[in-house]
Amino acid sequence: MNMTERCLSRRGLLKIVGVTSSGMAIGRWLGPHVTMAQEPAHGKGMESFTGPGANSHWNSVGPYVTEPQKVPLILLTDRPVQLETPRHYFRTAFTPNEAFYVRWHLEAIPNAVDLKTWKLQIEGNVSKALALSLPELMQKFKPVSLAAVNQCSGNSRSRLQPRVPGGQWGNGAMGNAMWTGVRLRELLDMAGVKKGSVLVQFQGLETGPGPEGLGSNLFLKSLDLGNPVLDECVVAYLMNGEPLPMLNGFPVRLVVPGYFATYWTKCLTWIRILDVTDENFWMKTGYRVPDTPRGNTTPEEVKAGKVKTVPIERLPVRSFLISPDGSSKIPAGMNVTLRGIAFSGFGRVNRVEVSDDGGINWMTAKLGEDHGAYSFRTWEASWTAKSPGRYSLAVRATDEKNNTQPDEPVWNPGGYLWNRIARQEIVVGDAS
Ligand SMILES: Nc1nc2c(c(=O)[nH]1)N[C@H]1C(S)=C(S)[C@@H](COP(=O)(O)O)O[C@H]1N2
Ligand SMILES: [Mo]
Repeated sequence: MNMTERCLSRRGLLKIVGVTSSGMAIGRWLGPHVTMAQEPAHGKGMESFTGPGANSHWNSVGPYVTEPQKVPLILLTDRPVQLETPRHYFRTAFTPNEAFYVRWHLEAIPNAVDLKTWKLQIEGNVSKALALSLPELMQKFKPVSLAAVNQCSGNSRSRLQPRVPGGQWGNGAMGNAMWTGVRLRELLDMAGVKKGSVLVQFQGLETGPGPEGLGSNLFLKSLDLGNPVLDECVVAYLMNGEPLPMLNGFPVRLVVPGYFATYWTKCLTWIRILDVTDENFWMKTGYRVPDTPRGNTTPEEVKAGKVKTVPIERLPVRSFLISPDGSSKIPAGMNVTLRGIAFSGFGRVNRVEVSDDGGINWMTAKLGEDHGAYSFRTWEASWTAKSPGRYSLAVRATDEKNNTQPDEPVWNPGGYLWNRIARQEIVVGDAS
């Protein structure tokens, strides 16, 4: 048995090459097309991931690994486990649970949670501390559902020049899901937030040594009680209609719509009302961005100690071409459908445009179904390259607040907030 036979049944193979069951080829032009598709578009080997060509890899370059409840995903680090979602899972508006990326900070993450003993605690500066079991959360409160993008602050960090420390994510540290659970506000109201409180702090089940010398063995995040986003937060026990995978925070996680995932505490077990500011490492030192437009600064300014920082918050507008992915040549004159996704933490995406001439002319893409302001929005556009050559397809999204993706890079020491217009090289071949 040769390789091709092992991978594809005869019928499957015939379907791909466009041969009907009677053995007739559908149109002779399919012959050369198939040959071309098997020829890699990039004749050269793997391009550098560190140099100026870094943008040519959509995902990071790690090996694939299979963790419990997950399909093979791209390994970024194994202690703690960090996994990136491969590009093709973004063809749809909702990212499958088993392909959803994974990011933890501390090593001792739970392998299981015993629901007989597990309770969500609401404590601190409240009138009545609460301890609620999962059945109580499901039965005592009205379930709410909302689609929201979970994106790591460091998504696309590998694009930064000069490089910054931290996980060198490609573009796959993001995902969109339909989250179902209890409104955080209802839990806070039931416990009764006392006068003089300033923050609500979130803590999950894991522990482990934090960054060396800084001694933060708990991952703690907090939000100001005056922040209106608290009214939109959901303590979610369902992800795309199913229990959350352990690695994505079973049994419940916080969903902070429009905000970076650093606040989306997994295995959420303690909700704590504080009457003092939160000076813990993950608020005071980590996850902060320069208080400048786009969070931009320079290594020189950082060295000079001139940069004032603020906690990272909302997702800047972004868009991606998902297919075609540049892995095969497209014959000149063939009409192809460009497909992708777009999102913004500041409101609905209401325009996606594509350019094949370096950003001189832009054509408007057709938007897919609207699943809400904080969801991925799919888009598609029809494209024909008339003549052979290398094309660079650029995609740009604009949200309802008129935020548009810029064509300038961003740089800050955390490697956060990347949202430059993304490009995909496509090779168009001679079809005659
Ligand atoms: N308990 C806990 N929750 C957490 C984290 C963590 O380390 N521990 N990391 C946060 C960060 S920075 C990210 S990017 C997201 C990743 O979510 P995911 O693993 O479900 O994709 O979880 C957030 N919630
Ligand atoms: Mo993150």
